[in-house]
Amino acid sequence: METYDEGKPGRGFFMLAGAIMIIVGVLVVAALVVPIQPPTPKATPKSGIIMPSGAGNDQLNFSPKRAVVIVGVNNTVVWTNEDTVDHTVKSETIPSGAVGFSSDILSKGQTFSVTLTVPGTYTYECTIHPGFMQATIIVVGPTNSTSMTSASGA
Ligand SMILES: [Cu+2]
Repeated sequence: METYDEGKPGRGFFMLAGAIMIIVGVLVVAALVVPIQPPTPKATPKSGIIMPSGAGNDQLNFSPKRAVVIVGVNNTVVWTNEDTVDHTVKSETIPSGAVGFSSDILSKGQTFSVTLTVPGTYTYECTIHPGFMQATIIVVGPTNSTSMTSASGA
């Protein structure tokens, strides 16, 4: 019972080789794909502020014009220019100990982000439309969220 076919010695080999190549290919693809997605550190939720279409006319402004963010919760603020006109974001008044911020000129679709860690009131404006394209961010400290637990009842 000789089943080995001397006439076509390569067929089984090539089928096996093909299967191995497919497996290797899958492993290579997996090896390439997996490292591209590193373990995601806990994403910091962001707060979005937009410069809507028409911003810079004195009717329109940053939106929202007054934002409240909480340190450790959503204190990374991302501005997006959705207007066809260029705008900027530049801090005017900031809390003591805070660091000011100033964006480059933002064309349509461009963003600028700042993480605000010092609680207090920040005002900022667009330097291209100063005096009226202004807005405010209130940063609330992280301890405020637990202050209710300190009530002693004495
Ligand atoms: Cu502007």
